[in-house]
Amino acid sequence: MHFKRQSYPAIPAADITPEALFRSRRQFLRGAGALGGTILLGACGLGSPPAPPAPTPGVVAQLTDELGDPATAYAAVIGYNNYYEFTTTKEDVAAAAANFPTSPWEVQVGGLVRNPQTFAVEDLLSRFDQEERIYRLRCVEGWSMVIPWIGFPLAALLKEVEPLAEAQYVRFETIYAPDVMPGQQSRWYNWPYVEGLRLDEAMNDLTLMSTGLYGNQLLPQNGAPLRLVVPWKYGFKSIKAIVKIDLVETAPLSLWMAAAPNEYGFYANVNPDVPHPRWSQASERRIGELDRRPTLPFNGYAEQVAGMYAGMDLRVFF
Ligand SMILES: Nc1nc2c(c(=O)[nH]1)N[C@H]1C(S)=C(S)[C@@H](COP(=O)(O)O)O[C@H]1N2
Ligand SMILES: [Mo]
Repeated sequence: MHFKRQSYPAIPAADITPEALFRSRRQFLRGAGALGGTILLGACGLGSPPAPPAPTPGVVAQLTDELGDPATAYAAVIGYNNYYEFTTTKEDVAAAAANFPTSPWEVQVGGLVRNPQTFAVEDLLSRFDQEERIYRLRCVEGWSMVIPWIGFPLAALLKEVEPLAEAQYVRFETIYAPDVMPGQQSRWYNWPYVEGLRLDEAMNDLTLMSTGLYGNQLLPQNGAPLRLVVPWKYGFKSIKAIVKIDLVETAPLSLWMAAAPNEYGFYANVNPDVPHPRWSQASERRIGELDRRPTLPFNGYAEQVAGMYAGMDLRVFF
């Protein structure tokens, strides 16, 4: 999979991956089947893409976020997942989602826009430069990972459809396919999964449409072929398997807000000072570490995003 390595936020110069290491990683990526700037999505016809080989140990161990913390083990990133459409048991998601068909796939982008469009995933991969972004992912349940995502800024996609002046929010919808997503047969939730962002949040440069991770295309359990990544918000905002994106006038009602409005707000910014009604958010368990570590405001991205919430009471707008 072809992508531009770009650490964001910037990594101090001393920590940049040495060129030799970068080259050996590129060779691995080529060996893994990357070709001509696009992913081989659908290379095997309908159905899921083949599972990629695990990244070469010793190479990926060098990946760190801009705070210097190492990327979480690949096995955990693809083996410990939240994806209620399949199962609520994190260790079982990968197997339950293994045969989920992710190609062909289209995403409809419309609503309050001048130029509504439907994009095939292949179009998104060729039209927008794919970048690697190493981000922290903080789940509201109190665990976290560091994940080297691949994708492109959501802003680039939104600019293509030309939002109208009335558009203030963006609404995202996951595919509805109860035949192949057994969790969607559960009546506990309002399917399909829906999430939303304010337009300025959606346009923020940190907000990524992800198509891959660890140098490979996304696997079904991580939301293939297209999922959102909003690193300063709790993980549930990072909606998987997106088929519809609409520009709208008012804040969308998410699946989690509908299910438990007192527990899950629209903003869901990572905030150690605002506990979830049933547990504290002051600390977290980084997957692969023994001790808990303190949770950072906005998951460590305050410098990039806090300005968007100036003057708001973050206990009210939780
Ligand atoms: N459609 C959909 N998207 C989803 C979820 C889900 O159940 N369904 N779970 C969310 C939660 S709670 C988290 S923490 C992240 C987990 O992403 P990962 O499994 O890729 O680490 O996905 C989010 N996106
Ligand atoms: Mo989560």
